Amino acid sequence: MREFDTATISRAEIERKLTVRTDENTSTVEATVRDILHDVRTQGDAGLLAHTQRLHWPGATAETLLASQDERDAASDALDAQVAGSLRAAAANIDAFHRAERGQLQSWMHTESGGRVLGQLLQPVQRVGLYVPGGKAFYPSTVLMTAIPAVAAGVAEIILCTPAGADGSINPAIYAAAAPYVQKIFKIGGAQAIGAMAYGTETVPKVDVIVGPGNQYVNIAKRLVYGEVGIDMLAGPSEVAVIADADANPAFVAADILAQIEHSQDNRGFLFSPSQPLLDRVKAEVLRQAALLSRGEILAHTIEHLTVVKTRTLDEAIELSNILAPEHLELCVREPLAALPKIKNAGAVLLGEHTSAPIGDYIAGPSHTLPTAGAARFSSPLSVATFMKRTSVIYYSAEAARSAAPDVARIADVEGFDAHGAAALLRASTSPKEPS
Ligand code: HSO
Ligand code: ZN
Repeated sequence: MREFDTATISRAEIERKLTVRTDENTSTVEATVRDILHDVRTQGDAGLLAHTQRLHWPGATAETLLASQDERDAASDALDAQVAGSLRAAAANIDAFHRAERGQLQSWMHTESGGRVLGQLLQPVQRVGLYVPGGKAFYPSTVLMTAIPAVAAGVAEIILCTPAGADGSINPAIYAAAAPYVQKIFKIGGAQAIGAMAYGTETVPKVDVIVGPGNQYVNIAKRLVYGEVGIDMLAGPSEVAVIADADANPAFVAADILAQIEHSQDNRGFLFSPSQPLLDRVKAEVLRQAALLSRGEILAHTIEHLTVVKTRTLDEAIELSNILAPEHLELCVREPLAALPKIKNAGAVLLGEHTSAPIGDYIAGPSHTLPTAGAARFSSPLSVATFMKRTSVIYYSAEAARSAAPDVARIADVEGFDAHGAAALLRASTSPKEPS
């Protein structure tokens, strides 16, 4: 564990410790990703297949990249009934949350003075590509957490890419979770899947927005194709920060930290508290509970990186957390609602010691695809808004156009655009017809 006490470390030093999440140099990965994207862009299916065969599924063919309806139905039918029921319970909450959000996002039109009407038209994008990671872990929950907000937005077509195993198989729970929402499932993963959805191939349609978490290759690919398509964010390794006061339950705090740092070795956990006895108890609990868990190898690594900060006050803990801008922030304090207005940067805030981050991961309703690595300073969770775009709407009557013409012409003149000025002045010199 990395332990700090704000009484003995400078503010600049602790801020650096918190904000430099990784020392990895990504330039070689980026070069590889650029090559893969280039192959998919210039060769279509042939490039996509070559990289799929090389990296995931040696037997892949253009005909088998798209999962057949029979395969999808068989997997859905074979899913354990109780698991199916739990996925449905989660889906119902995710659906309710995002329908509520959809209700908040409305087109609007204002009639202004002088014959002008201004507004914004909100519309969903047409086709969305979901990326769901595979390989070491399977994420049917991520299918729900990305597909259902798109459905609530009114997206017409949803496709999904997820890497197949070496035998071409996909985890049946992925198929089952996707069944009600996703039109096409492609057994492709990595940067080549992102390239296929961004550029389109003979088999994979080009989408308008790509969403979903992924490894470094996937995230770098998303960053590189941004502009060709929209993306949700660069959702990297899971993170959790817990702010705990002296009364917090150390077993709960430890369990919740372990839950978010068991995904992969690059997950990061942070604990802030003004109470040294609480910190000591949580540290002991982390080690005790980790020994009972199955993902020991990953946890050994992530516990080593667990950052434990003794602060002078609870407010200082909140200040440091705001600088960290964690993906998940748990407020394990007596009055979480009193602390909430002070939270400036976090992907999701979980209030009170019973609201463990896994509740947010699986069942509460808001999408678990959240900004990581400090991106909560400037970006938001995946939601209905991710799949909506705004169009500005402007109407000027003849009278309004005439009275605006001199201002338009003067600004056009300053910029040296006489056609702009002429178009405006034409309205000023033309005798007005009846308002149209
Ligand atoms: N903690 C992950 C979401 C997840 N957890 C999926 C389990 N499955 C990112 O917030
Ligand atoms: Zn998780």
